[in-house]
Amino acid sequence: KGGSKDGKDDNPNADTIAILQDMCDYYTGQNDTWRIKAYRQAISALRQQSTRITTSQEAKDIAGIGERLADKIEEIVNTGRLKRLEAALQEPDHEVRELFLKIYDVGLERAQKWIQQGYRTLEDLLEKANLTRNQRIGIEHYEDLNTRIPRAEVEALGKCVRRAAADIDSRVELLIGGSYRRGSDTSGDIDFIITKKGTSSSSELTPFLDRLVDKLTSSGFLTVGLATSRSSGGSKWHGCCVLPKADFPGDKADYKPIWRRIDLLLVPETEFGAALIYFTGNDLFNRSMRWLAHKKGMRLNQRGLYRDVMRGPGGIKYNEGDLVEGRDEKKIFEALGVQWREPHQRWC
Ligand code: DCP
Ligand code: MG
Ligand code: MN
Repeated sequence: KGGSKDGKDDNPNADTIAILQDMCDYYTGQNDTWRIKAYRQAISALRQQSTRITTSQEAKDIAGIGERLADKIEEIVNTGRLKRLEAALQEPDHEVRELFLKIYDVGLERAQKWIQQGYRTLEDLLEKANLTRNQRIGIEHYEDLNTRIPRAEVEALGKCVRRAAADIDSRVELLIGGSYRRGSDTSGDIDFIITKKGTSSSSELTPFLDRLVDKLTSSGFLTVGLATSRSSGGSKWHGCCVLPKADFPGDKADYKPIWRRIDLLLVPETEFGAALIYFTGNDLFNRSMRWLAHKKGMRLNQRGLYRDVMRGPGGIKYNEGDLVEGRDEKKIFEALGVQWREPHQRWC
């Protein structure tokens, strides 16, 4: 758990980052938006340093690290611990809250309510709580779904999906986005972007998606569907999958069937670039790109970059504006006037 979310732990600041990440996880459980943001920014900034940061002053000189975080970094380096974290970890409901928050489809309010009802373990929930179908699946496969996926397995899972897709329609293109595209050593799930030349609406691809899901379900690759949506902004399918033993990349004796989260997103060619930016992330990077568009009087979403968006009081949109660019990732960067960033540089 912790520091290795986006990989590379031979980093000179790895131990500092691990503690900051624990603190960040704690604030995530508190829904403390500002602190979460500050910690995540500091963590990504620190991760990019090639030398070990030992003093508050050194830390402060790095863009993205504020004064208070800088002091905490010095405390961690000097003492090997962080007092604030230790206090946090001693709060009565802390562990239960973290346990519950890692269940699929469970947010802070839900977790808090269960704690108030006196539930302390996953068994309590299974026996006594009122669970949605997806929460039950999340609990029954808790271990699996909270284990990060090694990069080699993401690739092996990708091959299985590509193979099935090519049997259905060889002109459909599949790309793995998310943390995998950012170069991460491990991923929380596998994010597929599915597109096809000549399409201008994701609905043109839904028959393909239906067949793909059917095929992968009957082969046993997909184990369960968790959520589907068919909106104009793109159709998506969320569920779980298991790598077949035959496709296991390592020594077959080490194979264990592990449930993995998989997301499939249908995107027409006309929106491919914008969807790619969105689905590559990370989420902080997406937020900053959207904010930048907003400041320039434009709007960026997962379908495209738009200009002349008319807004009324309170920022309410009067119209969608005119499409500037949707197809091409690089052209969206250009139109926004920002320097191109490779996926592995999109931390925040
Ligand atoms: N995304 C976003 N805002 C969110 C959720 C997602 O902008 N609230 C975008 C950015 C993410 C991408 O979608 O990179 C994929 O979402 P994931 O939740 O799968 O996140 P990652 O793939 O980045 O990380 P992980 O390895 O945990 O899956
Ligand atoms: Mg992902
Ligand atoms: Mn995902």
